[in-house]
This record gives sequence, structure tokens and C-alpha cells, in this order.
Amino acid sequence: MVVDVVGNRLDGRFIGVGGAVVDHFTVLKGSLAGDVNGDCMVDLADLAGLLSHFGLGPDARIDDGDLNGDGMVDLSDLAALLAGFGGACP
Ligand SMILES: [Ca+2]
Ligand SMILES: [Ca+2]
Repeated sequence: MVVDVVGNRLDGRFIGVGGAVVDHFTVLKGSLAGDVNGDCMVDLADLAGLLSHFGLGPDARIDDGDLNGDGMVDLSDLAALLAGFGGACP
């Protein structure tokens, strides 16, 4: 998660004509695939975080476990986490 100087999250949504949410974006710090909680490690805490939100959407965020930024926490995100499991920031 990335925040501004007063603590506001920098994630957001793109709003289309009529006010509908047409897409989401998440600002990431670093690029450690699978790091749900942003502690620079991909471990059981990340897996637990993702699984506790599994099925959430369409407004899920990376700290819910939405690793690919599509707003859903699903098998694609779980696969990404497992692919990076055990990793750490340099
Ligand atoms: Ca982590
Ligand atoms: Ca996702």
C-alpha cells in the first residue's frame, strides 16, 4: 500500500460516463509479487490475508489479496502469491 503525506491511500478508480466504475488501479511500492501485506516478504501471513478475502470483489485491493489489480480476489491472485511464495525484497 502506498499513501500520501497525510495517510490517504493512492489507489483509485476510473469513472466512466454516467459515473460507473470502469476500472481500478493500485499504486504499488516495490514489485514483490505476492506480497499482500507490504512487508517485503511473501509468507504465510500473505496467504492467510488472501484466503480470508477469497471471493471478494469487485472492489478488492492489494491488501485484500487482489494481486493483479482486477478488483477480485480469486485463483489468479492465489497463483501469483504461490509463485512468489518465500520471496523477499532485496
Ligand atoms: Ca508479506
Ligand atoms: Ca485479482
